[in-house]
Parts: sequence; structure tokens; C-alpha cells
Amino acid sequence: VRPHRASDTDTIVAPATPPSRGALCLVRISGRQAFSIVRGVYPELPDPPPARRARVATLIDEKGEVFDRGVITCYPEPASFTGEDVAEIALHGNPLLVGKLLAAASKLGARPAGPGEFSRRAFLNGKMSLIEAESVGELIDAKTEAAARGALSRLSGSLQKPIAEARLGLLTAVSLWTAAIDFPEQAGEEDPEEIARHLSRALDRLEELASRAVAGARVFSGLRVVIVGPPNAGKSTIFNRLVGRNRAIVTEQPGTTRDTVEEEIELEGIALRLVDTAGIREASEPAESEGIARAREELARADVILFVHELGLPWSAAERAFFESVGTSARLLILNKADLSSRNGEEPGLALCALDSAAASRLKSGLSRLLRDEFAAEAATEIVSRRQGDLLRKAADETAAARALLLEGRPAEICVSHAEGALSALSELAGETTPEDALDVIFSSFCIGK
Ligand SMILES: Nc1nc2c(ncn2[C@@H]2O[C@H](COP(=O)(O)OP(=O)(O)OP(=O)(O)O)[C@@H](O)[C@H]2O)c(=O)[nH]1
Ligand SMILES: [Mg+2]
Repeated sequence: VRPHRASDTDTIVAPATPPSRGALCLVRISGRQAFSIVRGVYPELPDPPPARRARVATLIDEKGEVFDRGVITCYPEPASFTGEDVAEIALHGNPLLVGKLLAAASKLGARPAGPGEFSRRAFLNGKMSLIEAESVGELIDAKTEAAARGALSRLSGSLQKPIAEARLGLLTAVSLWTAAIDFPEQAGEEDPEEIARHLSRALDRLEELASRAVAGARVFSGLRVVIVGPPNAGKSTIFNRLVGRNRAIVTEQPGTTRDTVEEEIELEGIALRLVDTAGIREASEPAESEGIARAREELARADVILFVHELGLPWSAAERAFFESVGTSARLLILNKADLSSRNGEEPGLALCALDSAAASRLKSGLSRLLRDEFAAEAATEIVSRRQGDLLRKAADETAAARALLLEGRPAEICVSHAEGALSALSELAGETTPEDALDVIFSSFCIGK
């Protein structure tokens, strides 16, 4: 039985389009009284209303005065977004007219919908799984294109298949165990090897999903791109190029940047938080050494590192060690001030003159290539909410524990309880046993009208 509360049976109304002066606004009404409420503003609506057919309608207010012409479409239950009777009224996107319609609907018995309430009902009425419901929420506030693509791919259920496979592995393991426990004569001794095989299969799928979930959540919320390197290499100039304006101070003095400077940009449909840092060296003043300490902190939080070195300058041992310490995965070496040196870089990197007018596009294409190599898979496929990521992690950990205990020869009961823990995390992920408060958390993060 799905959890629900009394307010889930009210008839609700809200604009489904953002509140702004646009050409059209779509107002959605859902619940038992939906059609009678529509009749209050459009008495000519037949009873029963024509299903899923748009009708041009003259809308009247409480005093019987025409206030707008719109288009009304009725979706009788259960074939509607929420699974209830739903009416959608498209009218002109004038806040005064929309306000009139909402006021009339309230007077006729509808209550303004809370955030995510339409999706909540769709979920309660079995119209969508929780995974799909959360995608709707993410779709609404997906900041960037890649995040929007991820939300879309999940709406079509691309998470479901690997989860189903993991679940099958776990269920098979649990049933082999319980058979051995409950019917020792018929089932014989349990076969740890075979059970472990099923657990391993489940674990593979879960580990893959959980790690993708982490990366997906990062792409979804934006990547931190941190610019580091020795003083005076041109870090702030490069930062300004990428931001597209002179946000950070640039001077010919080494040690100009004392604190970190941040700015958000978008590239390849991914939101990037660009961070300029103080040049790393032995500082002469407290303010500078504080800045350097911050630069090191930023490095630890970075998803992508742009390391700037002045082309042709020798590498100090300290710089070399620093460069090695940032790792190689998502790192781009920029050899700046290429205009000053005829020497070719001894390191493979992007030779650049940050003062040049082509610098911005060269930087962006270098960075794009890096993003595609490192993050394309996550950006294009599964982007998962933090809650889903946590549940996947829990399922993976419980499965790993069950398998480890099994291989240590622990009693079946203990192993089974971990496998069941994994299964219940997966059920919660799919929305089968979600406690009431979790539902509130999920749906209240939506915007009104969804
Ligand atoms: N010739 C030349 N000069 C550059 C280039 N890029 C930056 N500069 C100059 O180098 C100096 C230092 O540039 P910044 O961008 O302030 O360097 P930074 O790495 O942020 O320096 P700190 O903040 O002090 O660590 C400025 O005078 C820039 O105009 C380049 O490609 N060629
Ligand atoms: Mg600087």
C-alpha cells in the first residue's frame, strides 16, 4: 500500500509554466473536482468532458464576465499525468488573467498545489517510479544541457535494467541460502561458491552504478576547475579569458592574487566553477602565505586542474614536485607566454599566449577535450540524485559485506541479513518502501506545478 495523507485527496491547482509574462500559461487542475471546477469557468464543458481533446473556450469569472479565451484539455482518470482527473487550461500568459483563473478555481474548491504535488500524486497512483519522479524534478532545474540530457535518459528508465540485474543476483543468493536453512534435507548443504558468484554479479552492477552516481552527481552540480601554478605565470589572465571579462586582477608583479577568485561558466553543457588561486612559492608576507594555503585547499577539492607554467622557464624542484602531486587524470598543462619564447615545451601541454585574441577559444577547446575524455560518460548517461547515490552505495556495501562474510565461512543467517539490507536499499531506490518523510523531502524540492 502506498503511503499517503489526507491532503492527497484534495483537488489541486497551479500554473505548470514559470510565473512570467509569456505568450501562454498552462494551468493544471488535478483531483476529483477537476472537471466541475472547469465547468465553473467554462459552463459549456460537456459532461463527461471529451477525453484528451483540446477545446477552445471562453473563460468567465465569478460575476459571469468573460476574462480570456483559452484552450481546455481534459484527461479523465486514470490516463493522466497524476492518474486522477486532470484538466489543463492554456490561457494568455498575463499574470492578472492567470490570477483570475486561480482565484476562481480556489473559490470553486481547488487548493493551490504545493511544490512537486502533481508528481507526488503521479507516484502515489503508480504513474511513475520514484526514480522517474526525481528526474522530473531535476529536469525542471537542470542548470545545463548535459545535466538535462542525464535527467532525460533516466526518465526513460535507463537505471532500471542494471538495478534489476543486481536485484536478481541478490534474490538468487538469498533464496539459495534460505532454502539451505529452511529445508536442509531437500536443498542439501548450501554451495558457497555458487552463492558467491551471484553476489559478485550483483556487486559488479552496483559498484558500477554507485561510482557513476558519484561522478554523475558531480557533473550535475557542476565541476570545480582550479587554476594553479607558480606566481606570474599568467593564471589570472587565463581565468579572465575563460570568464570573458577582467574579473581577476592582473599585474606584472608576482604574488598579485592573494585570495581565490571564483566565477561560473558553462562549457559543453557542463557548469564549471572556475577558481583562480595565488601562485605557489615560498611566500614573503603572511597575506601571501595564507593565499597559498588556500590554493592548496582548492587543489584538494578540484575536479579539473589547469596547471599554468611559463613556457621556456626552467622547472624548479618544488614546482616539479607540486605538478606531480596533483595527479594526471583531469589535468591540463598550459604553457603560457608562448610569444616570449622560441623554445618548444619540454612537456606535452597546450602552448598558449594568453594575451592573444585567440586565447579564449584555444583554452576552451583544450578544456572541452579534457571534459569529454574525463566526464562525457557521466554527463551523457546516469545522473543521479544524492539520495539515489547514497542508496546505491549502501546496497553495494551490504552486498560486499555479505560476500566477504560468506567467504569467511560465517553462518548463513548473518550473510543473509546483509544481502537483505542490500535488497531493501534497492527497493527504497525504486520507491517501493519509501517512508513518508522521504517522500516529502523529494517532492518538496520540486517547483510548484509539477
Ligand atoms: N607576454 C606575455 N605576457 C603575459 C601572458 N599572459 C600573461 N602575461 C602577463 O604576465 C603578467 C602576470 O599575469 P597574471 O595573470 O597576473 O599572472 P598570475 O599567474 O595570475 O600571477 P600571480 O597572481 O601573481 O600568481 C601580467 O603582466 C600579464 O599581462 C602571455 O601569454 N604573454
Ligand atoms: Mg593572479
